[in-house]
Amino acid sequence: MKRYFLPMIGSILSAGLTHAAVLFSGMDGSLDFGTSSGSYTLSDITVTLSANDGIVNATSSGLGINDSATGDDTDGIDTINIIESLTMSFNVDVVFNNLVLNAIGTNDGLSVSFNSGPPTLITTSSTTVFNTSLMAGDTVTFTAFEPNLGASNNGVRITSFEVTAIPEPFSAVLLGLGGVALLFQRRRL
Ligand SMILES: [Ca+2]
Ligand SMILES: [Ca+2]
Ligand SMILES: [Ca+2]
Repeated sequence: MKRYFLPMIGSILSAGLTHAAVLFSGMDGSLDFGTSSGSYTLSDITVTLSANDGIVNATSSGLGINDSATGDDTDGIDTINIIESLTMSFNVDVVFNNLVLNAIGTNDGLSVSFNSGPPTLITTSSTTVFNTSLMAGDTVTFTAFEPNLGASNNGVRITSFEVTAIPEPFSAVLLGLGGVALLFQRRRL
């Protein structure tokens, strides 16, 4: 029986430790809340988004904020009227793998900050790789800024972002041991 023991624990643990990357789309309407904050669940990961003004708004062009004043870039995160800021959090521990943006013109920029830490400043429409670990409830804040000071940022849109859930090793070990104990118990019967 012993020779089955280690491989079994190994397979139980690796099953618990491997999660697939989950891609949230800013363009498929799933994040189009139409309210100042809202949540959406995909593959057991719930993302919560909240806008500092107006509503979280996603169109086929991407995800952004429709602020409460007229003349806004309604699906962009911009500095028209106010400096828009979108805050994101997850219900489980995740690795924030990457972010894809579009509609970044010469006067546009988006800063990305984890738990109000030092911001990463993005000024090009491409994939930015982060691979940053977040605990459940930690925040990612996307804030519009003006790379050319005083020249209005007319909107940056989030095309997609990808996260991977971090399994809880302790739970996985307990589950694994529990399963093994059950097996031993059955064999004794
Ligand atoms: Ca806007
Ligand atoms: Ca605005
Ligand atoms: Ca723009």
